[in-house]
Amino acid sequence: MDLHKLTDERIVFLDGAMGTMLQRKGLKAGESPESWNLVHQDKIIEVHKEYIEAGSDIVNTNTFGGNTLKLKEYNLQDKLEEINGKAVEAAKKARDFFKRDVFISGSIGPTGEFVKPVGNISFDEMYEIYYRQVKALGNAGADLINFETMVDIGELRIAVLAAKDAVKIPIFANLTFNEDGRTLTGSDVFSAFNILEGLGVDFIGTNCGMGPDEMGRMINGINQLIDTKIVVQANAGIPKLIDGKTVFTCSPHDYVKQLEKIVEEGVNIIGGCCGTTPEFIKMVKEKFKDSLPKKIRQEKKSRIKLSSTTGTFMISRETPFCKIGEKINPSALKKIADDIRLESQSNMKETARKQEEAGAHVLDINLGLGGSDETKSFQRVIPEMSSFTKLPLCIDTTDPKALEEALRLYPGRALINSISAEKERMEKILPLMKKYGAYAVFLPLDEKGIPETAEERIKVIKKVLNEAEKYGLGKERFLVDALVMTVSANPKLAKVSVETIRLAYEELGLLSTCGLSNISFGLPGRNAVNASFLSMLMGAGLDSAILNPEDELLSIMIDAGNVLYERDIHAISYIKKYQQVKNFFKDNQGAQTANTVLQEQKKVKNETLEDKIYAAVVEGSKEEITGLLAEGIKKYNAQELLNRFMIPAITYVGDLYDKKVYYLPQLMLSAETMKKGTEYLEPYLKQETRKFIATIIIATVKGDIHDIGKNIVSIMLENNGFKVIDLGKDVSKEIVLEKALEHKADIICLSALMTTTMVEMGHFKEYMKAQRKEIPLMIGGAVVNQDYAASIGAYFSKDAVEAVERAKQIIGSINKKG
Ligand code: B12
Repeated sequence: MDLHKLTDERIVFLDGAMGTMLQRKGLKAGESPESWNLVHQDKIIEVHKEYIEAGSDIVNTNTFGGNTLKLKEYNLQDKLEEINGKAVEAAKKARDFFKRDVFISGSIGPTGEFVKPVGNISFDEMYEIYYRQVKALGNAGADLINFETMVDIGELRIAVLAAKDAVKIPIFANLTFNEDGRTLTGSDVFSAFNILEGLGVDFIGTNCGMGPDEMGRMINGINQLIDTKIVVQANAGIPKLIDGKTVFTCSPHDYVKQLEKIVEEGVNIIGGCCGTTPEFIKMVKEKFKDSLPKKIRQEKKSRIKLSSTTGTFMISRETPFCKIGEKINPSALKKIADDIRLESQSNMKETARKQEEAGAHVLDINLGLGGSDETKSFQRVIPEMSSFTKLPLCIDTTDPKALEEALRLYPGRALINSISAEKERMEKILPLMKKYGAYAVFLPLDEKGIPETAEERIKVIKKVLNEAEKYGLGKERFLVDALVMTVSANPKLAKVSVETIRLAYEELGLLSTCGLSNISFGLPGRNAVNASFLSMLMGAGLDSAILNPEDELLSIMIDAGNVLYERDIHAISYIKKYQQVKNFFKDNQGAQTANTVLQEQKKVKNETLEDKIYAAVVEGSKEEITGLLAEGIKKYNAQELLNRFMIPAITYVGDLYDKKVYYLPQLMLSAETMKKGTEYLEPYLKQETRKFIATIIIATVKGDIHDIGKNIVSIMLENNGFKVIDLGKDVSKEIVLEKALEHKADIICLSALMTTTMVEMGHFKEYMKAQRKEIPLMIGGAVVNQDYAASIGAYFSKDAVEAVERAKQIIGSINKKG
């Protein structure tokens, strides 16, 4: 039976802890668990049998510490092959007792050492250690390799590379995360999983360290980002130290309950780790045997996920424009050339730091200097640089040997700069992309040179995509380069670059990049040309560029471009960064200082439910408002919720807008929250139905789209016995009168929130007069006051409660007259 096929059909069940079981069977503290494969194989077989009986489809061999370094602690390193072989044999013997498919998983734990530069073990030594154990397990007949409890992605990555070379069976790669969601060496879940997905492991997962509850929270949302199938092996809760002993406090029943969230999220394989026993596995299987496994997304959207060991930057149409820092390059900076010559990295590190501070998302590393050995330079720089910067790296070289060395040593998921459609280059680089999970910048040129039209460039791109497919590499692995040529040398090609970017996305769904500064070569005022061209390219959809992130003009343009091209929705990042700046090119005066913004933010508390309702409106948390009001309505009536918390909050939003602390996007989010909240409260406001009093037509005047206040007035009137016909917002005087006549309205109510639109109320009054109609008019809205109302011959009310009273009075006086 094929494991992949089985995991497509149903959730598959691993076993639970081996250590816990061996301790129960007499393993003493300080004794090598793996030595039992030789001296107590019968006990190992018993454990496997218990798990298979409980329902495990996969059992882990007793080889967690079966690597050279761990066995050395017991002077058993020379027996490595025998120990791993006997362990597989034990699992096979156990399997033979049952008449069903059981997979034997070669369990491998960490070495306990770190790779250079953090530790003392070289890449090659680490590779050898894992290669030897994987080979031993593979030769003995393991059906898969399961790396477990790994705490360093760098080490796990080497282990996976070794395993892929040693055997051709499925590989599981499991990391252990701390409660802060990071591994011991600082990798977050997404970056670590992304790196492993790049290497093509069959199942990615997490084991040990925490119980299912905490694990569920940690992997929440991971399936939106990772396609690879998921495996989870949680502990029986977080262990507690009781009377000097480690105790797992989670019962099998609670364990199963806590797993529900994880299964809902979508997993393919579930097992247990420390503290779990066959009893746990039995209950887990019973509960989830009919649950649906995670399905792999078929439609693959273009998104490039570049990871360092501690962070990821995703390039896509929806995410901010990606700035690839260009300055670690000997032809860009003389001091980088000095570093390469002197085998130093001090200038490189300083340049990396400055680019990072200036907002670069990825760092391009080019170490090509005539007379120097590029491969050796990468060997020195990559391990150090990858632990120095949290930004993912772009390996920039024309030398395939140097490229392979850089990719092999880089513990993250890199971008290659670059590949083209030249046959030799494709043959060398595509396999490297596949093996190391890398993405590549693709130059649309081939042996014939650079095509002069966008259409021809697209043809060249298609050629590479076809070739890439043979290696199982999809279009989502490429970033098309706009091939920016010097405009002063060839005036036609700037437009071709723009068009290539547009067509590459429209026709092929490819994301794009470019080396920008080439465009202005030989011209004065180069940064103006660069900036202008960048804007054209962004308009055509450009997703990233290799540029100088310290160039302020480009940075401002990119930040603004993110807003204009839907890469920074509601301009949230833009406003955060620039709210203290009034005019980039003139002065910074009269601007709101960052301090005032901070002071204002402090005014909004978030402690009590009342605070939270207020804060939800101020902060525009439209997803939260209904939940909060549902709580609020247990304590207050709807009218109170509106008057005491929500209306003051939206009024405060108006103040913030006035003070230029808030801008339109935030105003709109708050308004939408207010609207959603009012809609939620509407049925409560309408609960009491009263005797019909009169018919009212209500609208916000022409040119004005503010309707929150008007809606409240409308609800309140309805609640008090009026039949209300609400015409909505931005309504012309002609429509208002026409509808009022049609419905035989007794009163017409108009709302306006702006001084510019308030005058429409006067216009309406005159229009009515001109049409020889006389229906009582009541007006309101923040800008309207008693004086203005009197000047046009209308009634006024300052708020919704007063509006009801006034309406009753108007009807009363009509009736008296009548
Ligand atoms: C929310 C809001 C918006 C939302 C509106 C969403 C919506 N669906 O309503 C959005 C973001 C879309 C918006 C857009 C704009 N807004 Co605006 N907006 C506001 C804000 C912050 C709150 C208004 C509100 O809802 N208040 C809460 C409600 C409950 O109060 P109310 O409307 O006053 O209603 C009460 C009473 O007045 C009365 N009442 C209301 N109507 C009626 C009718 C009758 C008959 C009666 C009797 C009583 C009555 O009863 C209500 C309940 O007690 C105000 C600032 C403020 N503090 O007022 C600015 C404000 C009104 N907006 C303003 C501006 C300038 C704009 C924009 C032009 C912004 C821009 N630069 O593009 C656009 C206008 C577009 C247009 N053509 O209309 C200005 C108006 C300035 C002026 N004096 O002219 C204000 C004052 C902000 C400011 N200080 O600059 N805005």
